[in-house]
Amino acid sequence: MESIVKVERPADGVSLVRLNRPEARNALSRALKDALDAALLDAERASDVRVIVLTGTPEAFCAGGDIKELGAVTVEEQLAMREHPLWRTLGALRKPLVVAVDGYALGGGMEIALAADLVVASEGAVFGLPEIRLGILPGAGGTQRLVRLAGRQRALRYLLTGDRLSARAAQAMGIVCEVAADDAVAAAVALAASIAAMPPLAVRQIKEVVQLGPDASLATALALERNANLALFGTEERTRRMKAFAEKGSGRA
Ligand code: CO8
Repeated sequence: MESIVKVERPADGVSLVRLNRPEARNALSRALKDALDAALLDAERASDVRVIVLTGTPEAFCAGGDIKELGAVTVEEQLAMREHPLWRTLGALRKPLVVAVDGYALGGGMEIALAADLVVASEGAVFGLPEIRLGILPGAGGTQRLVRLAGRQRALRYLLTGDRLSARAAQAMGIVCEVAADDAVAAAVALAASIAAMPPLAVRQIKEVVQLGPDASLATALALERNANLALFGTEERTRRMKAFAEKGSGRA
């Protein structure tokens, strides 16, 4: 039987994780969430992986929670579990996560994209948080991440109607960094490869300050930034690159 999550190495330092349950539009069954969580943790631990790319299949990135499974879940079970570890893993990755969206990113699928560091979408990608139409809300970070990214007016506009957004609309709202004219996965892998070629400690520090800073006061966030940069000044990589620049006299460091 084919695995519901596939992992490839399309470029140096890049792990490509693919959801592979196309017959259910990559709906997040318990088994798919377990497999995705395990694949992300493996990539996070692998010393030769610097950037993780996550994608789905051509029909859909992910149609969200598995409604057939969710229909049978009791409130007691929900309360006992609180949340699947996948959602914590997504929020705690130290390596950059680039999501490539082809087709639908709905419900929990859009929540994965909202938790990513960078989102590349194909022209035809469709985003949406239709939970309200099922009598629930986006409970895996969707309400809170959307309001932070897009502001209250635009977040409520989509949360309260469940209306879908095009890739371009998602880009205008700050949810997507790039709309790929051709192949979103190839564009995401190229972006990931260019980040993987950067000094890894600088990548890590930049991701951390951008992630943590907005939740702190500006003064605290600026102190966080200064300290992160000070730590980078202590690295051999910084010394080597600055020396190489000074010796060669141009931006080739
Ligand atoms: N759950 C279960 N099965 C699904 C889902 C889903 N979310 N989406 C699609 N499928 C299944 C369909 O039932 C169908 O199965 P079958 O062939 O057995 O009938 C198969 O996938 C193909 O689906 P379609 O024929 O509908 O395919 P289309 O390409 O025509 O349409 C869509 C694709 C637009 C994605 C459509 O299937 C759709 O609207 N799906 C539902 C989208 C949705 O409402 N998502 C929100 C789900 S709720 C959620 O995400 C909450 C998660 C919160 C997690 C944290 C909880 C604490």
